[in-house]
Amino acid sequence: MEKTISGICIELVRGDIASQPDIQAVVNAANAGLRTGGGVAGAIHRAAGPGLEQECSPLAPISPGEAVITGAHNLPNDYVIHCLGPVYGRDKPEARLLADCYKNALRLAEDNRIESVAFPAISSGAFGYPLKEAAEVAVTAIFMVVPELQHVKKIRFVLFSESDMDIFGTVLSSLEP
Ligand code: AR6
Repeated sequence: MEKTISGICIELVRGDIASQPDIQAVVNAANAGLRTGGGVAGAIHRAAGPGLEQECSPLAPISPGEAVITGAHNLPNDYVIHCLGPVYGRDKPEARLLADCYKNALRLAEDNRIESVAFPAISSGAFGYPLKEAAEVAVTAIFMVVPELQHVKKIRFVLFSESDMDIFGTVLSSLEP
């Protein structure tokens, strides 16, 4: 499914964030230390190789809502944008912190003249954010930033399961900018 807002294509794809070769920057659902981990962070660091942790180490720690950018090493992309999502029920206000991840990631993409960005559903795995709420925050944050974007032309959500696709699809089709 896709939707075009202010000339920017927002699309949903089922798959692995570490296998998006047609996208310039992939977003990592990072930990504060910018180390490898489970879920998205594990997939990204495994595919990128140890050079990614080496490049990340002087940039850590980051705070919930923050984003930093690195090269992509052995991933088939140009950049990785690392976002620390809020832990649901602990880092407050969680909706603002989660929205900040998307907004800060897209601002970094703009600063680096990046044309396409792929996001996972940040915070919705180990950090416990309910997927529907996380999707509403993500889509609303992206709608807010889209009118400012000059370089980014494509924003992709990469979702792990068919049920996650259904939830994001319902949210993306029901919300309006
Ligand atoms: N591609 C796309 N989506 C994925 C993938 C993948 N390869 N793997 C998992 N997901 P999570 P968080 C989905 O836990 O909640 C890590 O251990 C998953 O189903 O990766 O922000 C870090 O080290 C879920 O919907 O990120 C941190 O400590 C979503 O991606 C912590 O987890 C996010 O799941 C970050 O937790």
